Amino acid sequence: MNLENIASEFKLEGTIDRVEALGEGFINDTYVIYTNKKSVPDYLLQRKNKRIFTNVPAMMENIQKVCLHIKQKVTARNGDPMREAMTIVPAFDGKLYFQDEEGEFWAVCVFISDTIAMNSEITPELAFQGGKGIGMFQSMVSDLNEPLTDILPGFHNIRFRFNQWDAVLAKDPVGRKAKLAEEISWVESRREEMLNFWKLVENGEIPTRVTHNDTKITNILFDLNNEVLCVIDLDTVLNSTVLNDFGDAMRSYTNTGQEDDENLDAVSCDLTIFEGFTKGYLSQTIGFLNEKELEFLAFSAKYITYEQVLRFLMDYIDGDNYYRIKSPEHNYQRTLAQNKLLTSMEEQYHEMCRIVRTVADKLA
Ligand code: GN1
Ligand code: MG
Repeated sequence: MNLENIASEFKLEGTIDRVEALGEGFINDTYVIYTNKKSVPDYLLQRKNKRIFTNVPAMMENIQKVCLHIKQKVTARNGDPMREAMTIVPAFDGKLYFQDEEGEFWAVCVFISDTIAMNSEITPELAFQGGKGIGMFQSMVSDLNEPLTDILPGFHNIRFRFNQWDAVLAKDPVGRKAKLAEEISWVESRREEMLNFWKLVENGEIPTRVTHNDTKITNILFDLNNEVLCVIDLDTVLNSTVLNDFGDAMRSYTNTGQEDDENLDAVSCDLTIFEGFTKGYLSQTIGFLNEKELEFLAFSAKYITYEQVLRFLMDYIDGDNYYRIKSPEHNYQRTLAQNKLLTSMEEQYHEMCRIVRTVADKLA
């Protein structure tokens, strides 16, 4: 099916000029729908990955709930709900998605213009802005009381991940396990520690709230004055612990190398970035986080990085079925680089905890 035809299934303003591919996501395929007039917006068209998102209609409902809630908040503070929130564009039949004849799911949102996506190097100041962005997002949805559908069961639930892990290792479908004794021990040696943290979520000491679950810097839009405008890519909004958002941000922001860096010496956790993000984040969230959440904020960086080591290694052992890979050893490389980052966080963990305390005390 051709992209223009798919785009014309949605209630767009203006007429379609052209549709062009944008970026290279690991999960979805994204296109820009350019319209022919300045006065009407351009749009983003996405083919949602139905292998990963097995319930796209429920996912779109979740996104819509969150978007509408944020729009209300933005309007109440005299902001611009078309720029400071995402706008989902329904199809002509009123659905929040269109399913083509091949069964693929498509969705459209307004392309927010005159923004900067920060692909540049992360500085402590930029990390502060990012932390503020994620904190603002969490704060705005902290009173969204309608439950969201759990469209990715067990997403950051390490007990669930261990079940997957144990099953994949037992099967060893492509015979990679034998060569990976050391890497597997990285995961096994921390199993208890990670489960102990997750028990606090399970017993409610760490509460469940609305979370974003993909908090990398490129999912925050900045305006031309470098001010945070809004958080995008809401595919993974879920009810979980907000610590996962903090932790995942720290996994991506503080890394001095790449997620899949071949040069492991380049990979480490930069505490000045950690501190910048923490300051921005807590400036927005200190009012609603409880004592346990604060206590485990720094831990969450280790938790999510650990989970990523597990997920990359598990996908490698499984024969590379989940993440898009650029070379046969890509998931292995990712595992090594994420483990290096985890080790660096562990070495600096006490300092991370001290930073969180100092920042929190100043704001209190
Ligand atoms: C996936 O493609 P992206 O960056 O949105 C993954 C995240 C991982 C990340 C690792 C739904 O996100 O959990 O942390 O890759 N998203 C899903 O780069 O699995
Ligand atoms: Mg994403």
